[in-house]
Amino acid sequence: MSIESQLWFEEILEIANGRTFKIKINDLVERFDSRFQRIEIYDTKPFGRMLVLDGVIMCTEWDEHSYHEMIAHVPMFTHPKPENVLVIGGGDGGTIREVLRHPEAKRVDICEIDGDVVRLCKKHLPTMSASFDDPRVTLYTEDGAKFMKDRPGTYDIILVDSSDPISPAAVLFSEEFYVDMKNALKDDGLIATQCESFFYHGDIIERITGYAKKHFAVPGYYYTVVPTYPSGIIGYCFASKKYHPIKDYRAERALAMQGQLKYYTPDLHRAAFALPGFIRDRIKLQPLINP
Ligand code: SPD
Repeated sequence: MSIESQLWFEEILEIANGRTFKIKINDLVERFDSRFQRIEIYDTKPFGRMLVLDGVIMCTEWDEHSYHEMIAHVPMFTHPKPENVLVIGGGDGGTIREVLRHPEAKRVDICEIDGDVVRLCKKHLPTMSASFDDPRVTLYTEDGAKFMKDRPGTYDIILVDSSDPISPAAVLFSEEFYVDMKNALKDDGLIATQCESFFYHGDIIERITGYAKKHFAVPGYYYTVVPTYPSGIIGYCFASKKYHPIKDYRAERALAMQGQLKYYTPDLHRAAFALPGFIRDRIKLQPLINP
């Protein structure tokens, strides 16, 4: 059946668990098979343009802000001086767009394995990808895991804006990668990494927060709401060598940025670490709120 007559995009990522997700589309804007994956950009009826990698929704113009704001601003507002930032993945540009709002960010490296994702997002998703033109940004089209090993003690913050662990991103969910991130950070550095939905992926979250507990002084998990992701929510593993996301949080910088943001607020910064009992009891982290 041609895409024109089909008129619906169906994400079957969760089909083995008896769930799929369908979105009405107006058109397929572009499809390209890169060295790594199938890249598709759709024009959807309800959510604007949408980036899909190997059949999995990465972002839509309509709700990408809640994912990108929360992966970037929670760590950026926790660190008192986030000058050197590394983003792994994130080839659509949404995460670096948010990092670049911070005047403290002097150098922003982005390591995206698939240069064709960047190329097509620059062409079709300018509200996210325009950030690649900022002079503070350097793009590396390399394997993020290898990139990290060559840069000990370099970064204040590392953000891992990856796809799911079934993709070229699987290596980004390994313990070795968490150790390598720790080594690539400065002595007071911290990380936030895409870490799935507590409704659907408790096993992944338990494993990844286990690495954070083992290798970092301040481990945590926080989440946001993204209607076009499986179960409508997605979380992040937070791990820090020194700074505490609540105790060291000073809301002044965040308040000054409020007019630019759609989702992130100082209240949400704190509330995002408050977890439902079933996942709190499963991952057994020290509570970060009311410490
Ligand atoms: N299940 C999809 C999770 C995708 C998370 N990363 C998306 C990349 C957006 N910059």
